[in-house]
Amino acid sequence: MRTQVCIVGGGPSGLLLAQLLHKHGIDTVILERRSRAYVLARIRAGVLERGLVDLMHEAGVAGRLEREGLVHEGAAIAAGEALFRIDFKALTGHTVVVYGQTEVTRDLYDARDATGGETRFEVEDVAICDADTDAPYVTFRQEGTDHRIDCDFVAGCDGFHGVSRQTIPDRVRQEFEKVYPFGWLGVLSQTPPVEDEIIYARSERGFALCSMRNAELSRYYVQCPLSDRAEDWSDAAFWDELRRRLPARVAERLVTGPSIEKSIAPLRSFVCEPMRWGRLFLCGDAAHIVPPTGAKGLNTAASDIHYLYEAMVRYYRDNDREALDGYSRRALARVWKTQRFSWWMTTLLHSFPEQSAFDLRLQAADLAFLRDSEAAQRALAENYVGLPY
Ligand code: FAS
Ligand code: PHB
Repeated sequence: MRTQVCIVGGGPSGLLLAQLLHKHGIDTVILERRSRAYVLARIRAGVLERGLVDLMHEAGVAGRLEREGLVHEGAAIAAGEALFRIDFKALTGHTVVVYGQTEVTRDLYDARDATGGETRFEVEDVAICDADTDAPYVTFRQEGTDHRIDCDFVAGCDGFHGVSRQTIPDRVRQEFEKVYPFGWLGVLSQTPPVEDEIIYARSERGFALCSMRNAELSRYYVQCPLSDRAEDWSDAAFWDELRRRLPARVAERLVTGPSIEKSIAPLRSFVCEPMRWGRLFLCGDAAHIVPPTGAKGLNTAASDIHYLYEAMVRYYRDNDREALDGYSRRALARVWKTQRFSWWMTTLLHSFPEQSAFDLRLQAADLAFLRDSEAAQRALAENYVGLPY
């Protein structure tokens, strides 16, 4: 088999890259470890920055997003009983769109089907070979048969636990990591959202988040110990804990119902440098992870894809390697800004086990400054709607 770009990973990064390259006549093959149904069953991100919305339009897959996505002009921050709003639109002129990553992935798979592009599911033992030569290739097994794909480039879009990042030799690769001493217990429920905008809540009992997917589908999170298991939390216990972490006037409006999905995600900050080795290019979670507090995971994958797809088009159209050579530096410059923002939002809003009384006063002062300062709110809003690509 031969293709121009072999994409390892059929999540949003790999699918969006494939669709954008297809728009420019560049051939791809996607290798996905799981089944399509498994990938589409994942409940993850919910907020799309303007950059990702623009890329979905550029890829020709924004129809449903336009019809069903919820445009949000702001979000609320709750601190104990206090509640204040960050007006993204007034402060930046931009908004975000609430539209589940699951739907983004579904739209991209439907578009992939329409292009007739090759996607191999349930592949095993993927190995990226000779990435540091001009003739890379990828081997994999599927249904007991060994395969090889010769290609011009490999895009490592296989997430944090994939093989791509490990293909970069230890002597070349530098990894930066911060692991947080808590996780997020997330619940999806067929209930009307408690508020029509997202609420980030800081309470003495820990962080909580009120989000949604549409007017009848709500997404809630509470910070929880890493030792917890989702099956240890009854729905009643979750709703009770969520209410305790929200201002009373919000909690009393909460409509509860059976959870249709319940899971715990650990929180970490992680960056791999460089994001390129020879003809292998890392994108999305394969290269970096953020705590979801700033809603930057999927959105930073999108800016990687923007940089890489543009560079690949310039290579094939103009035989220009400059953008490919600059990909890692350019992507990392924005990755670290989203790392900073995600870390800042997480430290602002979560309870940390080792916090001293002094730390708690600093956190309260940080929230009060954010409440009272337009400059501070503008800084948050600029990061939340998405820094320029
Ligand atoms: P993904 O991990 O989505 O996709 C990688 C794909 O590669 C997967 O389909 C995987 O099966 C496949 N793969 C792995 N190894 C392979 C191999 N060896 N061969 C072939 N395929 C392989 N971000 C937010 O912005 N907000 C959130 O609320 C949020 N919540 C999250 C909750 C969880 C539990 C997780 C894990 C992440 C969350 N994220 C969130 C981040 C998430 O949205 C990612 O940023 C997003 O999925 C990145 O997309 P990809 O880079 O495509 O990686
Ligand atoms: C979500 O809706 O899943 C969501 C929203 C905002 C975040 C994280 C997750 O910061």
